[in-house]
Amino acid sequence: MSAKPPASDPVQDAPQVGAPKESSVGLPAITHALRTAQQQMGLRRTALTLLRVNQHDGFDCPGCAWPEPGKPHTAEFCENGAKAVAEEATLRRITPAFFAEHSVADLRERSGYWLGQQGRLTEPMYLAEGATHYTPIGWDAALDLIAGELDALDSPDEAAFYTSGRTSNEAAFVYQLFAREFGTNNLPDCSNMCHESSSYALGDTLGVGKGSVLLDDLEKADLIIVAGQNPGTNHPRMLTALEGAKHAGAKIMTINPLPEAGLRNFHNPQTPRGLAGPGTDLTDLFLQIRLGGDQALFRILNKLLLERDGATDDAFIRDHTHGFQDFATATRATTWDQALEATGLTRENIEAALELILASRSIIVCWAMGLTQHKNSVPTIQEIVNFLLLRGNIGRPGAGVCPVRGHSNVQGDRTMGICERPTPQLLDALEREFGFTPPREHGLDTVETIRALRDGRVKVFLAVGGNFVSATPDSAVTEAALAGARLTVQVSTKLNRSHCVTGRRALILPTLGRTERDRRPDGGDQFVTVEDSMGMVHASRGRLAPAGPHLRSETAILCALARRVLGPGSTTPWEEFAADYDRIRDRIARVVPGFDDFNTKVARPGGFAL
Ligand SMILES: Nc1nc2c(c(=O)[nH]1)N[C@H]1C(S)=C(S)[C@@H](COP(=O)(O)OP(=O)(O)OC[C@H]3O[C@@H](n4cnc5c(=O)[nH]c(N)nc54)[C@H](O)[C@@H]3O)O[C@H]1N2
Ligand SMILES: Nc1nc2c(c(=O)[nH]1)N[C@H]1C(S)=C(S)[C@@H](COP(=O)(O)OP(=O)(O)OC[C@H]3O[C@@H](n4cnc5c(=O)[nH]c(N)nc54)[C@H](O)[C@@H]3O)O[C@H]1N2
Ligand SMILES: [Mo]
Repeated sequence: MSAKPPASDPVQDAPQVGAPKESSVGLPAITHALRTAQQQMGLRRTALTLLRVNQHDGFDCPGCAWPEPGKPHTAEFCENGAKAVAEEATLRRITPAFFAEHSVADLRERSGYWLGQQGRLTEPMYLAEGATHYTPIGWDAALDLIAGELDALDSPDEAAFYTSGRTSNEAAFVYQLFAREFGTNNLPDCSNMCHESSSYALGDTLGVGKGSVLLDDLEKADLIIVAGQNPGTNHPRMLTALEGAKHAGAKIMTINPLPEAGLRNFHNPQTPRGLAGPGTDLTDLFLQIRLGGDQALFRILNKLLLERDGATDDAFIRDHTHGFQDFATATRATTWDQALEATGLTRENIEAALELILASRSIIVCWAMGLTQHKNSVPTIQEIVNFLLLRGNIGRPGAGVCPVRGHSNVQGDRTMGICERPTPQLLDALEREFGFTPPREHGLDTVETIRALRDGRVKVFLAVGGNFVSATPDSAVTEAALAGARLTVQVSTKLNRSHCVTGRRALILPTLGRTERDRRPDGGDQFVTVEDSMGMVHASRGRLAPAGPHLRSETAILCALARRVLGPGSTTPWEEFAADYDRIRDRIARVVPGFDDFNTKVARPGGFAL
């Protein structure tokens, strides 16, 4: 074990490229995960921590948003989850001495990997105007400074409040409430760069911008289509679910420009066959599609279904859809030439896909960034919804849409109202419950925030989690834009580039992570809640001692800030909220649909489905 981070920077020193892998996970992955975890946490802490990941009385893995099975495995985590946990539960610490040693200019030269390896942030730090180094600052002074800058703005819309999808439901709810009581809907978040197109496409077509399947459905499906997704790297526990589905008789079709190793052969580390045997071949049919060709693929499939006698579920279409004639006319007009050109596939490939589809009564389509990050993402996902509707594959077991979310609570943050375009229903509910008039005008999303920073229209930027500078498109423009801000604030667990590219003044506020004990002022433990990619809401309880005595929870930081900024004029009980998250959940129950009786329902092991 080494509590000391490496001095060298392997990413910058010598990047390595090897031959592509033929299969994924298995023993090498476990060994690697445990080695990384042990280096960061030591043996005892590694064992204690990893056994609590994704258990009913444990904490939600911060790695990704894949759901937990009803009865979690003793080791319900993956290689990457273990790494994500180790990153947070690491014994390495960043103290004021580190910031005295490294100037901001020095830190800017380091790779993201090196910055992340330095360990947990432990004290609030302040970068004064013109200063070269961050210096320690007390919590009161830091919060006063933010309140002062927000107070000095000509309009609340000159502030932007960014969120990354690891924030808990409770923190997200108080964050959006604070921003709206302050007077702005400027709530850009990482969803803007992630599954935004899924939310729009599904909201427009199905009425809910979320997936329609639960984990159990995968085992009931006849065919699972995985399009534009690489679960081997990004959602490794999904491979276990796909393996289960295969054993239950499902076929798997993958659509990807790359033959991703994880979807070809999976060595499940929880089974002997996976550890020592041949593993499971997951993909039955691989369509090596041209970039951006998915819309054309589903359109030609829809045309072929329309042309085939008995291939569509006409009663379902009649009873549950509208606009069918227009859709059918447009779809019939598509040609083979167009489809082959756009998809780069052969006619035989597409006909093989059609046969698999015709042989399958229940179909689920899963997708992620390979579909959501194209210019035609919304129409592509809508084409997929039409594809499913044609054969009645929505609203019954083993069938439906499955957008696989990224960050562990990105879906919950949206549910809690983190959104620059809030619905009138949400605003009405906030107004009723909290007795203030929320702003009705839409706020800025991520890209609009960058433009507004660049043009001097946003002057204060606050981020709860994330790495805004590196995650946003056009890094050079973003970095220059942030430099013009009067104040940038990062509420974070770990150091990253967004702490090194700052406004004229900057603050780092260190916060508790998922793995850590969150104490109430009266000494009891608090828990938070999250929502996974399939709409399951459940509790997350950290048990480790916090990384330092000065850390505060995200919720406590935001409530203290809200009180300072809004003053006695706000009748929201911010102090009570910070002292007892049950009080926040009581309010969520009255504001957010589906959360009635929240505190009772979330007490059940495994939580509840929205
Ligand atoms: N270890 C780790 N895990 C993570 C994250 C992380 O940072 N690290 N991030 C989390 C987050 S926020 C997210 S959103 C998810 C992302 O999860 P994924 O979406 O699985 O991640 P990507 O690596 O972006 O994979 C995109 C896939 O789409 C394919 N693709 C690209 N273009 C096209 C196309 O035009 N059509 C089709 N059909 N396929 C295409 C690519 O070859 C690739 O396989 O991962 C989550 N999990
Ligand atoms: N080039 C490129 N850009 C991308 C993507 C890509 O694949 N490639 N993917 C896009 C996608 S899908 C997404 S979702 C976005 C992600 O965008 P972001 O969410 O902004 O970025 P991350 O890198 O996930 O943020 C990681 C940081 O979050 C902080 N953190 C971790 N856990 C916690 C916590 O519990 N609390 C708090 N307060 N902070 C915490 C740590 O400081 C850590 O360094 O990036 C997008 N941008
Ligand atoms: Mo994401």
